[in-house]
Amino acid sequence: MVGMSRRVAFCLAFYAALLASSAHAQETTLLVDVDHRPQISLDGPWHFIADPYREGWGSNPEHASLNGYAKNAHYVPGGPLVQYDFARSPTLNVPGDWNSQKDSLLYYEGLLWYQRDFTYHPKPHTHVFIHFGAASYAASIFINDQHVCDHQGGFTPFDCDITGIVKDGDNFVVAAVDDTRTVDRVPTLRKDWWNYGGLIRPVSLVEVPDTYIDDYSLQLQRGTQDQIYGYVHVVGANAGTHVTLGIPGLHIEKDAVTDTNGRAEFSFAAPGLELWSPEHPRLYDLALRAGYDQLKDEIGFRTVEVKGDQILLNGKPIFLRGVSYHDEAPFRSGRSWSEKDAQTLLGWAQELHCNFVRMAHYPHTENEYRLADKLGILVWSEIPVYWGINWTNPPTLDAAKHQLWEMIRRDHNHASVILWSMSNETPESPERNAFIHQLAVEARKEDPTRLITSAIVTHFKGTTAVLADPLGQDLDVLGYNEYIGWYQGTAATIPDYTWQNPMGKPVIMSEFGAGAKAGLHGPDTEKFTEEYQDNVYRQQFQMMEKIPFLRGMTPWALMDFRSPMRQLPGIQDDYNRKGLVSDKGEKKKAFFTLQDYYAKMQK
Ligand code: GCB
Repeated sequence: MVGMSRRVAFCLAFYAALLASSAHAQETTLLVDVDHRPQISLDGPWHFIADPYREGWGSNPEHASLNGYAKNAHYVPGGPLVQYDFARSPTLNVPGDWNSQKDSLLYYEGLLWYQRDFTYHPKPHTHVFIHFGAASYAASIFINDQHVCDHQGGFTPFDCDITGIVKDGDNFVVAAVDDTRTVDRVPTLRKDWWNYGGLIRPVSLVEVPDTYIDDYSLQLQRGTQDQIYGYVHVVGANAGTHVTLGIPGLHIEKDAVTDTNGRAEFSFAAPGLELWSPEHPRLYDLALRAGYDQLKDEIGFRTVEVKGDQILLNGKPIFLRGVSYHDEAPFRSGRSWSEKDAQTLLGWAQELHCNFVRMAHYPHTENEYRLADKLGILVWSEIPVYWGINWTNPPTLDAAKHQLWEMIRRDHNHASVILWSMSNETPESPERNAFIHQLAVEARKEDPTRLITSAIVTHFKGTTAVLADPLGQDLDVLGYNEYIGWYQGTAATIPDYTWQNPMGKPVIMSEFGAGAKAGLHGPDTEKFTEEYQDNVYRQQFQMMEKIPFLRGMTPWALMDFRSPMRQLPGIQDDYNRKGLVSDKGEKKKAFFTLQDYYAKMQK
């Protein structure tokens, strides 16, 4: 997977413009497995100032400046003029999007400043990072009057090294978070979900020794079921630094030394290894040590491959009984982030007898992947290259590549993840093909062990679906979205449709479905009734049973989710109602139909 030098080169290009704006800001990193490291939580109430006119930037409204709100000045009666004061400002909970916390912020998009105080006691020979689980969409971070880092991409974590900036005793952090939609961002101006902004995932301080592990990867060698290979990357290590790796459950204790790039390679046999699978999600405790640093993880080993139009898990064909879902919090809406949220969402997937989920349309919170590892649920993980983005703009490609890199870096040790998705429903064009081709090349370089996919729009010739989008050439598995019975045709016509797969690759029906308001009943021909949705599912199953190359399905969607595109009063009220469960947790008729269908498939 990634070498440090590639990462540095990539980040230098990406951040050049931002760095130019501040002499102090540094590059961020991403500490793998950070949730298993001891952390000092900075979660809780943070003061905030919504700043639609970008006053807080100081003299230059486009760039980070220490003359604005980052200074964290205080208004003192009788003192100099100060026109803001975090200490007198209201608070928002972190983690959490701002939209769902205050009625006045429900539709707010733009710049919002966060601030909190914290105490810290530096230790010798220790690096300290401030870790952000995700900040949507762009963030500039300031500690004690210093601009420490910038980050773009709303769904992936970043860590800024604040060693030497954070001082003994009282400190403060200011985060300028901006979720303005722009044509160049990923995603871009239009999307069928809420543009939740803010510090949507946990924030913490993470201490590591001077020499520390920032990345590792361990995988089964393709084609084998007991040969493990991988690497541990150590920052600050001289060549020849010893790295140990222990898997007590397999009686494995290995030793390797770092090369001049800080990388120690491992390759060994693991006799008696129990493979990870949905039926047997065996995780092994893993302990890594390099100098004074140690990292623990729980890791599963499995292989995933494609053979003809089959998907093989651990060498055997598998059918993926899935469901798609947004990272939206059950019962309260807003961004999901807690373990309880993850348990509810994946708990519903389990009730449906799913062995697979599509985490749409962006990387979800890491605890969902952890739980999927434990529950034995396979995962499709996606970056928000959604609908028509700016295919010809190099910074847009950089932003997509960067989000892809961060997704793979964060999640490449989760056995549950089998598919990296490059995009969703992108309109066909040579520019689009070239853009996603580059992403696929990047993904394969970063992670040669998993499969590459995309959710593609299905094109029809009459009632024949022809799966010939040229994007398929770059993919291992073809995802196709279709809404027969909702946006096209009636439910009754669904079984008439036939499917052709000229590329001969495995196909997943990555979306199908219909809207229904929970509790709205009526004839199964009336849209938005539970009966209509249920009927669409039943007809879809009939059609899909006749598709010989179908290897899985992820109907749209597990739960209703907020979207400003859904305006029908009394029915949608700002929610996409294609959930099998409502945003309040009510199960609709189709939930039980899918549950029965998957139960029968299991037998
Ligand atoms: C799609 C999109 C998904 C939408 C869905 C819908 O094709 O991929 O993001 O929410 O359709 O409900 O229209």
